[in-house]
Amino acid sequence: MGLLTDLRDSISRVVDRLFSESEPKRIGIYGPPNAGKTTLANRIARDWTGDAIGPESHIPHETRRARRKENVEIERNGKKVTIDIVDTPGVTTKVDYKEFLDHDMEKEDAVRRSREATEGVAEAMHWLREDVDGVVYVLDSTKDPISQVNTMLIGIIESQDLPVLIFANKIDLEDANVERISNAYPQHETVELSALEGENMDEVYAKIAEYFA
Ligand SMILES: Nc1nc2c(ncn2[C@@H]2O[C@H](COP(=O)(O)OP(=O)(O)OP(=O)(O)O)[C@@H](O)[C@H]2O)c(=O)[nH]1
Ligand SMILES: [Mg+2]
Repeated sequence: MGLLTDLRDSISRVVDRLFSESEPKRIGIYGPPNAGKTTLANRIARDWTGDAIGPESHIPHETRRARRKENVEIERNGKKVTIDIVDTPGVTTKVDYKEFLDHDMEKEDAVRRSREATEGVAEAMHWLREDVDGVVYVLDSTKDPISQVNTMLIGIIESQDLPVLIFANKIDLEDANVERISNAYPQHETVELSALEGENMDEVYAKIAEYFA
């Protein structure tokens, strides 16, 4: 009797899983260097899985290879989505090693960092063409939105018809101006947040569950 009940329970668990779980959606976090992509990816990963993705830094191009966190389950307002988060290197139009010399870096290290960053940018573009189901574009709300965006990257995103959310980050800073961002990209929804302080994360998760389910 007990054995039969156990067996019936295990079968019903397997059937439940087969019908309720779909493949994780792969969500790429894109945006310029220093916008807070890794800070956001780490916060999402910590909130839902308990561990982080990678190091954050005030020096641009800290992330130079795409990093992935798989099977992050996010649930909000009765909507549940399982995502693989891909934190990508910041994408600019050019990577100049002289930029790093301002951060007290030896020339040799700066040149290596910029070479790695350029490769990472190419890798981020490659991911986008092959392997991403949705895009989170992180911008720094204290900066001019147009000059932060790489037109080639936006072009690829729009040609693929992927779901896109724009995250206006760093709203904890006094100079933040979210409207400037939402006005610049009216075709996409803009969600404001502070990845560092964890401000407005409820809405962030609600939108992720809504857009990428
Ligand atoms: N004030 C404030 N600072 C933030 C916020 N999010 C990130 N930062 C800071 O911005 C800097 C860059 O953050 P990262 O998460 O490393 O930025 P990134 O976009 O991953 O940068 P790359 O990997 O270089 O492309 C760090 O000093 C963070 O602490 C935020 O919401 N508010
Ligand atoms: Mg990073």
